[in-house]
Amino acid sequence: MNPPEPPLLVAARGDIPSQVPVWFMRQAGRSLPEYRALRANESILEAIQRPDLAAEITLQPVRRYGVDAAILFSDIVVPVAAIGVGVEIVPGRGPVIAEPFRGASDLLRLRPLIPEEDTPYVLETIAIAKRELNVPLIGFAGAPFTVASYLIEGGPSRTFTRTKALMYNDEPTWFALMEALAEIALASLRSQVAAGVDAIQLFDSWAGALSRRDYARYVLPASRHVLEGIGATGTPRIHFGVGTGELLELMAGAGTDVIGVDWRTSLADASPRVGRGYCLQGNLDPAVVLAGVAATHREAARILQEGADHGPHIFNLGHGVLPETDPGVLTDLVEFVHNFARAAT
Ligand code: 1CP
Repeated sequence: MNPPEPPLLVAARGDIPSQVPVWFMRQAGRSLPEYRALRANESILEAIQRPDLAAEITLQPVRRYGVDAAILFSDIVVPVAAIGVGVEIVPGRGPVIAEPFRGASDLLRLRPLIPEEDTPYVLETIAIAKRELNVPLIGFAGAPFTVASYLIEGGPSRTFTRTKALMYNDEPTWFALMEALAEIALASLRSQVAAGVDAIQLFDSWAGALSRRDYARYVLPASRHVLEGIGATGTPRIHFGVGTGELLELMAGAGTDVIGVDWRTSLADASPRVGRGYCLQGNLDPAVVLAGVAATHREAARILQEGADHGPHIFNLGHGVLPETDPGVLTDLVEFVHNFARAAT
């Protein structure tokens, strides 16, 4: 007899599993003392290039929290770093680009990604993690817009003014950049699928900075290319961004099985926007976890009810685990989510 299909994959397919699956964005790293001990003095990009270490960091949250999925320990800037764009991940800040992109001539710096040669360590990490894991492994890539925002701004940004200036002033360069980054994301995701990941998440973390109109014109076609390319493999896809309440319908239509919702939009509001055909993922405010167990239970119960009213639901935070999070509250939350599902069925 085949083992039962994991709840995360059942929900992603649009069915209702026996209990609500739960995992946390940025569950690897950040708050775990065992992660900090392992990383020690190494930079994160160095750690990602050591498959034994990266696989161990991938597994840590599964052991600690009992979550229903692992997410590959890597970063959205790994593929562009691997083809020679100078990137450093600065502690407490994020990715910083040595020479930010300014115009058409910078397109020459984006050659195609050959995953087996450029990022073999990612594929090796997947192979090692898969041998140890008894829950699905989620692979991921940064969506073209979000990766472009780092390349153009040179680092984290609040306003994305340079990115938008390029978008509005030089459409040929903008679309060529989106296309190049879409091919890089697709190549990376295809290689992760071939190496054994069970689902993928496309992170368009900063797409919420755009209006519906601009998202539809300047961003959606490139993200659709990535998502449809993976759709052809049959691997479940999750599409996520922050502050994307106004974009949910468009992001769902870009070609996904699961649509991530941040905490600003309730699942009750998200449901009619995307329709019944999609699984919803989310959406506890990561700050609620800092408020303690009682507040976490209260908010999680509301979200679980709204998720049940919609249909298929993967419980998650609305964005990543905050560094100061108490791991004990997350362990308790996983148990709470699993028990809630049992009580409801
Ligand atoms: O659970 C995990 O942590 C898995 C591994 C993972 C993932 C999925 C890391 C390791 N990064 C990411 C994705 C990622 N990286 C995203 C998309 C998800 C999201 O929105 O959170 C983004 C936007 C980045 C870029 C990035 N890398 C930032 C954000 C900066 C900004 O613009 O605000 C930061 C702080 C990093 C560093 C980083 N990447 C990963 C970790 C564990 C860290 C923390 C620093 C460290 O431990 O050194």
